[in-house]
Amino acid sequence: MSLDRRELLQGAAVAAVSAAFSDAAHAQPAAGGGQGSPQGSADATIRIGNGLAELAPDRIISTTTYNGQFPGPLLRFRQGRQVVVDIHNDSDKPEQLHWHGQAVAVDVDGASEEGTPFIPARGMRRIAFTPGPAGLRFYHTHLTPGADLSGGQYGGQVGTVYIEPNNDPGRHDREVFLMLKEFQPALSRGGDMAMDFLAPATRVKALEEAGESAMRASLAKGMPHGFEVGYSLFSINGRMLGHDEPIRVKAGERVLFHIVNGSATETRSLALPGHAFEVIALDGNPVPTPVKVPVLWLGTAERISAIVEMNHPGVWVMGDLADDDRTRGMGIVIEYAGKSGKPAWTRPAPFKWDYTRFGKPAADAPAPDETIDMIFTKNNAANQGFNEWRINDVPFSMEKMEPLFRLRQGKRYRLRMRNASDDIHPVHLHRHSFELTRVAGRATAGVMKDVVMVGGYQEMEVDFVADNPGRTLFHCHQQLHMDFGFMALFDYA
Ligand SMILES: [Cu+2]
Repeated sequence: MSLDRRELLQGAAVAAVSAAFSDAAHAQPAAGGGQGSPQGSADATIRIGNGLAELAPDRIISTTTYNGQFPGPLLRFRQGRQVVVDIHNDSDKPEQLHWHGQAVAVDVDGASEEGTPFIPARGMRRIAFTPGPAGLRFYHTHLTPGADLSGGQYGGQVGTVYIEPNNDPGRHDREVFLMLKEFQPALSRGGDMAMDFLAPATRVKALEEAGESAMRASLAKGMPHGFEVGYSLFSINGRMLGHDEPIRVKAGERVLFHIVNGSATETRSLALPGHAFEVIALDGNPVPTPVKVPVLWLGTAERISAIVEMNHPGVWVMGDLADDDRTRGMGIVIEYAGKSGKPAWTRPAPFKWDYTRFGKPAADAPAPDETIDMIFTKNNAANQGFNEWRINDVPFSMEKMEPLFRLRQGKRYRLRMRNASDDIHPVHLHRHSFELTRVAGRATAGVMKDVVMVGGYQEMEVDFVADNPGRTLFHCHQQLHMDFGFMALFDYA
């Protein structure tokens, strides 16, 4: 929803008042605090409530935010040093705040499917945890709004976490954090998302035949294509291209960009004309082989840390390759000292995104103790016009919340994922990191992640060690897919 100036000013006044009150409330947590929580003041305080995101002077969005701002405050923690966080919920809905990419306990993780307690409406929870692993993480709401495109991650409940490593090689001059996020979602009957940027491009015939014949059968019965979500406004750090301060750089500077795809549903790309990104970490984890690339691709919830050497003076647009999305806001201006003029954009040469380029020789990956097979299928438009998603033919039931897979502590598991749909799925495992071991038929090792894009009709293998007991959620991070069945629970035996 867009607001006019007058409503904005009223909203701003309310925000100022509630900020004044929040200090008092902070000193005296009211209700719902975690049991056995440490006393004293918190290291961080998050308030969930309505706020305004001024994407541009005439594009002001009213949505649910953290601390009345979008993105939420950047939280800097230190690896291994316990923190206490107070989470106040000023909204009228119970909430979950998920610490994405961290190896925390179920009680803290922020997923009701695992058993994390809700942050009660008009209440609060105090949680304590030891941050880790080090690197770029983020936090976001973990509700399943289904058809309600004002809820869940469609809104403004997304913020960055940076966990300072105890050893930082520090081959950069400074850091810049970028949060990529769309607003004003609407349902559509067909997507225009890029699908052909992944390498290897190898598709599995059997998966393709299964997926295509299921789709043909559905359409033959007169079903429409299932709903997709599109957006009309795009932003980096909560501002549309041209409406934020430029990132001002000097020639020769090495800038470390920490980029979060905070989208509910979209894959994003990013290029800076005339410059290369040296990818040093994926999902916050240092990669074995840092490589310079001209374009970055990030599935929903993926993060990239990349150093850009500023060696091409000018005023540039760093933005998404999709012209529609970039011109509607998905970009930010890079301005060299002493340069001025209209920011320039030039389309980079075609480039494929290949996770294995950042890996090491495949022989280095240890063999798993057990392999778990998963097949992903789409039931076109089957649930009130939305696609229903299944893992091993089971759509997740929010009523039953039954674990589908059992783990034994200390064992190394391989997930062999087979995607019998034409969509890309950014699949996510909670509370654990996994190692990529095979991407579309190509063996690899050493790339540690917590989200990975599984291409249409492709296969992917990832390994993880069951080292964090408790229920563990696995799901596609594309909100529509997650909300309509694409989840499964692991539990420890
Ligand atoms: Cu998906």
